[in-house]
Amino acid sequence: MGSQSDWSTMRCAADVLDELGVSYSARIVSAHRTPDRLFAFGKSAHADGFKVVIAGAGGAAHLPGMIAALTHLPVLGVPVKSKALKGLDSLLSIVQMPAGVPTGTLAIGEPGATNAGLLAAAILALSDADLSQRLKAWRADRTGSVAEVPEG
Ligand code: RP5
Repeated sequence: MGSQSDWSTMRCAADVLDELGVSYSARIVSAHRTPDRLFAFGKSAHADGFKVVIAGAGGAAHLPGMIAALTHLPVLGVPVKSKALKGLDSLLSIVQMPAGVPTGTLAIGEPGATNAGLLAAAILALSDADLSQRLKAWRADRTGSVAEVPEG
């Protein structure tokens, strides 16, 4: 994520990865404030053993696109809700990537972070049968929790 202030949103991705038993590393890497850290992370992510990158940032949210420019790993971008424009700026900063440098773009804020975690798990589950079972069970549990008629 681009800032400590993004963690309350990005924690939703971490939470669902915890629920699914997927290991991860949560880091602050700012495209603007720590560009050297960004380049070091992006260039070595594959060699360091990462399989998927979830990048959350707000405002002028260049982090996901820059990570995607530096690695061929799948990059899932989460537009963090900004104070000034409620995350519309973040969304537009992430979504409109040029052809050839793909960045998956999720919904603004916590739903996007949760879904980024689920999508990352789904990607990893393609080559992990146990995780695939856990993901199916997680989804079935969510489906089972939806009442057919409203209460009250
Ligand atoms: C972005 O600027 C971060 O991703 C964050 O969403 C936003 C605000 O950062 P702080 O000023 O709270 O550190 O780079």
